[in-house]
Amino acid sequence: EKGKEKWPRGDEKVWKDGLRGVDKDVPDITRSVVHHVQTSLARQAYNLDEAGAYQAAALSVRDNLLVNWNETQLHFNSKPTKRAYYLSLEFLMGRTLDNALLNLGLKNKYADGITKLGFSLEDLLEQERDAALGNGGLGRLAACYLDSSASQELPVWGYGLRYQYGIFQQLIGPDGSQLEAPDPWLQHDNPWELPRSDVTYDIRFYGHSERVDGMKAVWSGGQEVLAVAYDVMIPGYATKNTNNLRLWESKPKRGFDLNSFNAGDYERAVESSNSAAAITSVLYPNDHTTFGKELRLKQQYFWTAASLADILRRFKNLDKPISEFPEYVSIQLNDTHPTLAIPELMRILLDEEDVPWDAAWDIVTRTFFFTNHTVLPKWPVPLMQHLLPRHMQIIFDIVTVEKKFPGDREKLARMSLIEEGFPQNVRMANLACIGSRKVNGVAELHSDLLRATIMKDFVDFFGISKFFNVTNGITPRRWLDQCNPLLSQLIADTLKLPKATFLKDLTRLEGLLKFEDDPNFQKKWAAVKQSNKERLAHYVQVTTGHIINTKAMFDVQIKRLHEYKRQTLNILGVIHRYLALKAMTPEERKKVNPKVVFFAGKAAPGYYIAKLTIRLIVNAARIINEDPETKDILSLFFLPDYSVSLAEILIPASDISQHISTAGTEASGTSNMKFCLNGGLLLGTVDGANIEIAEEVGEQNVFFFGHLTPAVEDLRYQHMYHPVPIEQKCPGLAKVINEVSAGRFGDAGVYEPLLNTIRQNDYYLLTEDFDSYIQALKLVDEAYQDRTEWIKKSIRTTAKMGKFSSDRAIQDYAQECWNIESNKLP
Ligand code: T68
Repeated sequence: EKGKEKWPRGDEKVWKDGLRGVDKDVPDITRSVVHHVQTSLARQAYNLDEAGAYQAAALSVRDNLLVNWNETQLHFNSKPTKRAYYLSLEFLMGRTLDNALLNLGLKNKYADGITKLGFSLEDLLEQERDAALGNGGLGRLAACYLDSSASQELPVWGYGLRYQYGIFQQLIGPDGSQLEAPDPWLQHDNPWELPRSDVTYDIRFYGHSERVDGMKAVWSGGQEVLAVAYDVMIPGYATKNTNNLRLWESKPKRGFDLNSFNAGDYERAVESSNSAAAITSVLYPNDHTTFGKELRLKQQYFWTAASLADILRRFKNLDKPISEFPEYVSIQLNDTHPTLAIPELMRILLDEEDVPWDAAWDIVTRTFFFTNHTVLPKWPVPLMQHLLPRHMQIIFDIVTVEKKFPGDREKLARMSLIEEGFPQNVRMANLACIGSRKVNGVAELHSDLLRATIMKDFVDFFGISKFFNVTNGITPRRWLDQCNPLLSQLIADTLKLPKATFLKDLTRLEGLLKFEDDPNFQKKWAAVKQSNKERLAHYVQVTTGHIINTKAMFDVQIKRLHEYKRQTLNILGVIHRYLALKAMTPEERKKVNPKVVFFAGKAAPGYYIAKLTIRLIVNAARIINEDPETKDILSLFFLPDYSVSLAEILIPASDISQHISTAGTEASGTSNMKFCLNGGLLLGTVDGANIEIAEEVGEQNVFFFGHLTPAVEDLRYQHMYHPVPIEQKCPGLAKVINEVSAGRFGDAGVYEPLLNTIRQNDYYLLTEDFDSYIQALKLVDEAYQDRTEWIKKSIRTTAKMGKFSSDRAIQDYAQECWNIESNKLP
C-alpha cells in the first residue's frame, strides 16, 4: 500500500512538524496573517488597507485548507478507492472566506486575531468578490453538493470551467431597464485556487476522422487547444476532509502559430491563439436555452474531454484492467451539458484503448448517471459534424446499433438520438439517457413528469428502475449557520446541542417543535427575525438611500427572471394592492398591515419579455414608493445585481417568500428550502419541491394557490382554441393591466409586448391563477395579524426542514448511483 511506504525523504518528524499548518491559536493566526502581509503582499502595517488585509487573511486560511487538501488526496490515494465526479458547467460558489472559517471551526479565533491587527473580520468578509460561475439554481445546487460531499467525507470531485468572466453584473438604467456589465472576478488575485501548470491536456477540434478497422477510427488535424487545471479547495464542515473542484482554463497550445507568423501573417497567428483562449472566457448567461452556438458546444467538449482524460489518468494509476473502470469511477452529468462525455469515453475506449464496441458501451453505460433539470437541448448535426467529426460518427454508430432494437417505428423515431429535419439535430437528453446507468429528476413531481412524458418511451424500454428521484437539497452550513448566525445560535442554545450536531444532521431541528408554545422562545425567535430584517434594511439604506419600515411584513421573490416563474404575476399583484389602497379612506388605510416587497434577479440579456418585467417593477417602485398616501403601508424594491451574497442577506429577513411558477414548470426550486430553513413562510403554487415542503411542514403552514399540474395542459388548449377576452376571464387583472397600459407607471406603450403575452394566449396562465393568488395574499395578511400563530408556523417550518439538507441528497446519490463510501481523515 502506497500510504504505508517508508517516508520518502529526510526526517519524517521535521516534515510532519512543518506540515502541521497554522495552530488554532490566536498568536499563531496573527503571525500567519502578518507573514502573508510581509511576504505574499510585500506590505506592512503602515500601508495595509482592507483589501490587503482580506488578501492576507485569505492566504492564511488557505494555508490551512492546503494542508488538509493534500492530506485528503494522499489518504484517498493510499488505496484503490471508488470515486465520484460531478460534471457541471456551472458552480455558483459565492464567497469563500466566511464559509472556510466556519467549516474549519476557526471563525472566532480569526475574528479575535483580525481585531488585534486593527481590522474587523466582518469588514474583511465584505471585501471578497463572489465567485459567480453560474446562472441560478443548477449552479448553486452543484456548489451545495460539493459542500455536502466534503462534509460527509465522500471521495467526490467537481469538474467545471474556469471562466474569466462569470455571470454579468446587473445595473439598472435611468429608464428602469436592466443593463449588463462584465464580471471580471479574477481582476485581483484569487487566493482560493491553485494553478496546476503541470496538469494539462491537449484537446482537439475540427479535423477529420478516418475509420481504420470496424468501429475504430483515427481523428486528426484541426485545431488543438491546451486545457490547464486550476484546483479549488472544498473544505468539509467539522472534518479535515477537503475535496477538490478542478476547473479548466483554455490556452493556445503554442504561443501562436509559427507557420503563419513566419509567413508574415501576424494577424492569423494571433487570431488562432485568441480563439483558444476564448473557449473559457465567459459563462453563457442564458439559463434553460443556450444551444446552437458553436462556442457553447466548444466549451462543452473542451470541458468534458479534459475532465475525462484526467479521470482516466487517475484510474490508470490504480493499475486495473480497463473493464473495471466503472468499479472505480462514477460520473454524474449535471443536466445535458456534459453529455458529450458519453461519445468521448466511447472514442477513448474504441480508438485509444482498443476495446471492442460492445465492451466499450457496457463500460460507458455503467459509468454515467444523468440528472435532468429542465428542457431538452438539441445540437444541429452539421455543427457537430464540423466541430467533432469523430463524435458524430460514434453517435451515428450508436444509432445503427439502436436500430436493431425491436419496437414500433414511431416509438423508435421518438427515441432516436437523431431528430429528422433540415438540419437534423442530435437530441442530447436521449443520448444522456441511453448512455447512463440511471436517470433522475430533482423533485418528486418533476421525476413523475419525466417518467410520464419525455422519458416515457425509455421507461417502457429500459424498465422503471432506471428512472428515479433525488429531491434537491441545500447546505445548512451556508444557508443557516453562515447566513443566519443568530438563528443558528438560538437553535443551539435551545436544543442544548453543539451547532455541529444539527448542522450535520438537519433532522435534529425537529427538537424545536417542543418549544413552539414557549412564549420566551417565541420572543427570541421573533427577535432574530427582526434583527435580520434590520440588517437587510441597513443594506438597502446604504445601497439605495431608502429607509425601510422594519415593522412591516417583508415579502420576497428572488430568482432568475422568467416568464414561467411569473414575477409578472407578483408585480401585477403589487399594483393591484396599490390600487386597492388608493381606493381606501385614510381610516381604512390605518388598519392595513404595512408591507415591503422585494424583488431581485437577473434576466438573460436577450430575453426581451423578462427584461420588460424588470422595467415594470422598477418603474412601479418609483411611483409607489413616492406616494405619500400609501408609502408607509406599501413599498417595493428591485435590488440590483442579485448574487449568492445578496441572497444571504435577503433570505434570513423574509417573513414570506414567493415561489409561484405555473404548475408543472419549476423542476424543483431550491431557494424555497432556504427561506423555510430560515423561518420564512412560503407562498406558492403546487409545483416542484413546494409540494414536498408542504408535506413536511404541513399544508396549514404554507399558502398554496393556483391550478394544479394536470389542469395546465387543458387550460392552455382552451386558451389556444377558445380564447376568452381578459375583461371577461379575469376582470381584476384586466383592470391592473389597463392601468399599466395607460401609462400610470410611466412609459405608456412600452409594456404592451409584456401585457400582450397575458392578453393573448397567456401561456403561463396568469389569468387563470390571478384571483386565487390575490386570495392567497389576503390569507397571508390575515395570518400575519395573529403574530403568535405566525411565529409558531415559522418555528414549525424550520423544525421540519431536515429532509432538504443537501447531505441527504448526496447520500441518495452516493447510495443509488455512485456506490461510494465515506472515508474520514484520521
Ligand atoms: C434549475 N435549472 C431548475 N438551469 O429550473 C430549478 N439551464 O427548478 C432547480 O431547482 C434547479 O435547476 C436545480 O435542480 C437551472 O438552473 C440553468 O441554470 C441552466 C443553465 C444553462 C443551461 C440550462
